Amino acid sequence: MDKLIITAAICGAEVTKKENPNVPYTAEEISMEAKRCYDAGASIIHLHVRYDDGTPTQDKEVFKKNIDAIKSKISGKGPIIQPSTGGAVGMKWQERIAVAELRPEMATLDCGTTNFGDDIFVNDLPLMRNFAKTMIEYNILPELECFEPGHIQNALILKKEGLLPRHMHFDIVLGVPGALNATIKNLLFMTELLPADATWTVAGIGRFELPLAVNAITMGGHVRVGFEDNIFYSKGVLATSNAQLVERIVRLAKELGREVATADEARKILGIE
Ligand code: KMH
Ligand code: ZN
Repeated sequence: MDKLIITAAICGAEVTKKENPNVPYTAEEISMEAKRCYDAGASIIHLHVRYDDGTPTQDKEVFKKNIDAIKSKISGKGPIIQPSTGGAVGMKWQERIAVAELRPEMATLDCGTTNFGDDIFVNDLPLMRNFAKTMIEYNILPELECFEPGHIQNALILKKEGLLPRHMHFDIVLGVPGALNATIKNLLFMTELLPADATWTVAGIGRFELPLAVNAITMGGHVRVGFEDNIFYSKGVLATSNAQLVERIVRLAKELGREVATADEARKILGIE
């Protein structure tokens, strides 16, 4: 098995300080959280950004301010920074993809339309092709976000059309209200649909984050944790920091005999030069 890549999804676009006061909004707060997670063992920071009042934005300049703040706090290459191109529900595709111009090492590519709570998160094939082509242009490795089995088929269509790089890395997101629920059976089913040489991460939403993470550790998958997906450390107990969630995964991986990847080891596993 490859070493374990831990992704920290530190603020998302939907969760607020009202739900957990430790959710970071400002560049200072986000960069501190990113550093804490990196120090704890996360090798990828999945990044959404906010205006200082917490409103989600895909403004390229706000991304740049946050990425610069993260880099200024960490010496060396630091974690792989993976901006979201999903943004928040309802954002226009042009604003969602603008961050690609900053040439991050990775970015998300959402692989299909899905119910998202009361809303619809729109990702049709023309949008996906457009995002995939932009990521080729800027040499960005896409993380293929799949909320439903059909999303994996959409990713395979892009692959067939030559719009994805050689290495395919998936994020299986389970438990979004309205999308596929977060059972171990569904995780198994989803991973069985993936090409044999692909790598995958699981992001379980809410209380499903932990059990799905433990299964991914034993299955050879990778793990995403963080406030974007889950604000609790245990039932009724808010997490004090994203790093607390990362630290628990590091401890569990050790107990289960799976080594944790450094950021450079993660780059090798994912084929990022
Ligand atoms: N905020 C969700 C609507 C991604 O980062 O690519 C979309 C999302 C996926 O978070
Ligand atoms: Zn996201």
